[in-house]
Amino acid sequence: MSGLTLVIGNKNYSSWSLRAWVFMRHNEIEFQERRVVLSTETTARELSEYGSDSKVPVLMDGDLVVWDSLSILEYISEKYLGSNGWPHEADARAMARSMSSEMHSSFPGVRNELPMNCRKKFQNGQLSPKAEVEIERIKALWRKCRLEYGRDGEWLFGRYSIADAMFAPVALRFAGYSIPLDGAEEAYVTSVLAQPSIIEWMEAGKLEKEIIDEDEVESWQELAS
Ligand SMILES: N[C@@H](CCC(=O)N[C@@H](CS)C(=O)NCC(=O)O)C(=O)O
Repeated sequence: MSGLTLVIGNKNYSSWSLRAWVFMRHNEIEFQERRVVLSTETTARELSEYGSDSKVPVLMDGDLVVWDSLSILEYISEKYLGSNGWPHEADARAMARSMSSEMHSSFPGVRNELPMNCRKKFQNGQLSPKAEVEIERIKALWRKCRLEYGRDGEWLFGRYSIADAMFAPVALRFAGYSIPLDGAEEAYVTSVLAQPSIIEWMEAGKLEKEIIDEDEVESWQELAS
């Protein structure tokens, strides 16, 4: 029996939680799941008990507490996957690390204007120029990965890696907000949407009832799902 517990937020909205959860599920790592509903009066108190940054995700491995999505992915890779979470070749690994770090620290336009929402599908929204530039940047990164490093499989670097976990919520956002895609990036989003762990996460998200107003967009046209 594994001693791993992953603390996550609402599956419908919590894109950072999704990264750790999907990566562990995809790699068949057993863990207990603890869900803390975000944006309630008790959220801060509930999250403060882990001694982390009071955000999700948080991973507990026995007495060890690991927080922050990228750190959790790195820890799982090192401790449970023989460091196979990154591509094996140094240049591919450098690219995977660079773009995962960029995802972790950047793209505020995409994060703010296209909040992850597994329950809904939209079209015809107005994006800021900043978000448009970020979307083009992400598409270019995906295309480069698929063309230069993706020959051994359907994922960014062929074999599934930490980079795929980091960008999974963006793929869901592009699909959920009907962002025009073609070629390699469209095929990549199709792969993400067909991933069993993503399907499982999204189905659970759709069953959740909580509404977080700040993560609901108003100016987009909602499609029947
Ligand atoms: N840098 C953090 C970001 C985590 C984060 O912002 N999580 C949000 C939910 S997706 C959260 O816990 N919000 C709760 C709060 O701010 O009270 C990571 O990568 O894990």
